[in-house]
Amino acid sequence: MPAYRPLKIATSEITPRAVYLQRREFLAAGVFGAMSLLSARGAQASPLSTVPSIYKVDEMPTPREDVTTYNNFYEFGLDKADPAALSGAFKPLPWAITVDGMAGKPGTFDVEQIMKEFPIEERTYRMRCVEGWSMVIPWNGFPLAALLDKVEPLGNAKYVAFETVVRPDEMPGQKSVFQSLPWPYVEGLRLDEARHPLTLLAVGLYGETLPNQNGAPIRLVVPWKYGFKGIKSIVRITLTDTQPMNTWQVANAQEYGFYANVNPKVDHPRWSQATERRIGESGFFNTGRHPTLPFNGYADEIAGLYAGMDLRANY
Ligand SMILES: Nc1nc2c(c(=O)[nH]1)N[C@H]1C(S)=C(S)[C@@H](COP(=O)(O)O)O[C@H]1N2
Ligand SMILES: [Mo]
Repeated sequence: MPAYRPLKIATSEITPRAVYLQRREFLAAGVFGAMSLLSARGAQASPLSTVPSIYKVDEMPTPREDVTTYNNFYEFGLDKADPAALSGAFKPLPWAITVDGMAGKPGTFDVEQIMKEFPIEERTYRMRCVEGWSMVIPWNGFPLAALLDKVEPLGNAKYVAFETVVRPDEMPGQKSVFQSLPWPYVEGLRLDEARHPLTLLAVGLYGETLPNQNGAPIRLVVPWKYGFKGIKSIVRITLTDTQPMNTWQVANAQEYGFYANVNPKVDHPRWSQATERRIGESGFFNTGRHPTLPFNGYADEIAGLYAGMDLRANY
């Protein structure tokens, strides 16, 4: 995506795509056949029982195939195909998530337990990456507010900080020779943004548990913000009184800010944000180009959050 270039990549460490595809075929044919076929097809996903939701955009969902093979998840590599191809060894369960900081009842929770505790909703949201592409994704999850309520945020908490797991042995992009970003990947929201009913902790998509490449077992979805705010494979959520840094801001503060609200009028320093390319739509008669909408089309819902703020300065 970014001007922030991977600094320390030894080319010898990068498996050329043709080689790992071959390797996968070889594995699929061999002793580990069943196992690698499962992970390659994401068949480790199990069905979720869900309740309907009012949050559904009236647009064609992006095919599951595209949602699960065109990914940004730098822990598994820089290429859009890397997360699907290189996350087979990642173990999303069992999974503990700690919610701590300025909370009356901080705690560490088992994700499978939490999934039983909160009703899992189906929510079809637009997703707009800061790079200029977009999807429409049917997520399954529950409002982040539900989990925050559980730990009882204290009155002085103003922000929420998030952290992705660090497991270099399972995440090839985190190996130091392959380092592209500082780990762990971190993100942050204002507490009122975090508590907004649209803000989702997703545990599935298309009615099944999340594939590893999409942030298994639990990831954030903030549909009116650029995709990088949607931190994946979360292990820690911390209530704080200080505005947290986020990874892309650390990497390049000129280009990426804390708010990262989708805004067709504020261009990225290196490209326009006026339009976007809808993944899975482009063909001979359709360029897949859509106008980018203010707040990604969610302006009515979140109108109150930024009253009186300069959204150019707070990019
Ligand atoms: N931990 C972590 N979370 C991440 C990223 C990442 O590299 N690491 N990439 C972000 C970016 S740039 C986008 S666009 C979305 C992509 O989510 P998807 O692959 O499920 O569509 O994940 C976000 N969450
Ligand atoms: Mo992104």
